[in-house]
Amino acid sequence: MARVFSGIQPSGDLHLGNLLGALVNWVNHQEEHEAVYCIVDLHALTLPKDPEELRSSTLELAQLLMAVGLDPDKCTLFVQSHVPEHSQLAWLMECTVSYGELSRMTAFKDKSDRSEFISAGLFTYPALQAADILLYDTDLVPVGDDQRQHIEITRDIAERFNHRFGETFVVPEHVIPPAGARIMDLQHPERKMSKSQHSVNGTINVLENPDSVRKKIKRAVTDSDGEIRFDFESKAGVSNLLSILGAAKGDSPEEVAKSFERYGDLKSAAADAVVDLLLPIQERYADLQADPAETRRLLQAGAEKAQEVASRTLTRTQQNCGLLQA
Ligand code: ATP
Ligand code: LTN
Repeated sequence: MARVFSGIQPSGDLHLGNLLGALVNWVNHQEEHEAVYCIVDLHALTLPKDPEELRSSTLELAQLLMAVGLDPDKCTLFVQSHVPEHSQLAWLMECTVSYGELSRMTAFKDKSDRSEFISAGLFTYPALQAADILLYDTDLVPVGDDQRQHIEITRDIAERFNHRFGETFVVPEHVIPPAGARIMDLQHPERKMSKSQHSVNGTINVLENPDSVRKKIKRAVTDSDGEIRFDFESKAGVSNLLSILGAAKGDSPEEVAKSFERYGDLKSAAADAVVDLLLPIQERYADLQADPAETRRLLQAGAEKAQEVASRTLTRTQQNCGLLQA
């Protein structure tokens, strides 16, 4: 059985892109693999955060992930800061990666351009992400295409450490989600649906009510040629609706395209499929919210399970690089 690891930051509301592009796959992986999922609160601190907001978004994200279908009996779900080995290994990773490599990360360039205060943590972010992944002898990392560079640098760090100090880490592989799982903004279908673009009408939140979902899909940008086919180059808006309907139903967008002749019918079907997908998640979320103590108990059990593996890897790493055992 392969070991799968992935992480998500507790920042902003979850949207349909996160759900169809990432979380649906996380749920599938827990059935077939040994899956470890982490809410990366330490990564969230790389940009300024209000303490109360960070605390509540961490708990809410855990409840949402469980509502979406992550089952603590089938996977390990925990909060990064609850397992101190992440910070400890991150230091060793910072001493293995070079300043030049970190300077070439496009995520750093994007985020530092947009931020007034540029923390050292934002710069060393990839070392902490490498620690997250390498602590669990991870084989597969399911994340979106935007994370490609972070997985590459993790592989480079692992290979360099193994070369210097002998076999210590498993070198992980990036798993790209199935085609069609990149969900675009409903108003600007040339760019991805995203938390940080603040495009209210282009983004559907996982907790959004059915009326609002239907309105947004009804108003989604299409084109004027009236033909339904999957072709992102020339028909981004229609193709996005086909991707959404396909991903929500578990069909390919090309297959879905065959069933419709009018844009209005495609939009109604996409709206129905999204509402059908979100309603049960919203109901489970409401139930989980009623008992935050239970969520915290599950997260604590998850952290204990994670720590068993993480502490073994950390000790091995410390020994191999020459730290004197206490
Ligand atoms: P931001 O807009 O701040 O970059 P985000 O909305 O991209 O945030 P992340 O927290 O960076 O969300 O991503 C969580 C996961 O969701 C990642 O694996 C990412 O690849 C995936 N993801 C994010 N947006 C989309 C999208 N529009 N379509 C498919 N997958 C997505
Ligand atoms: N950088 C990732 C979040 C992240 C992650 C990880 C993903 C932190 N640590 C380890 C996979 C594995 C993001 O912004 N989506």
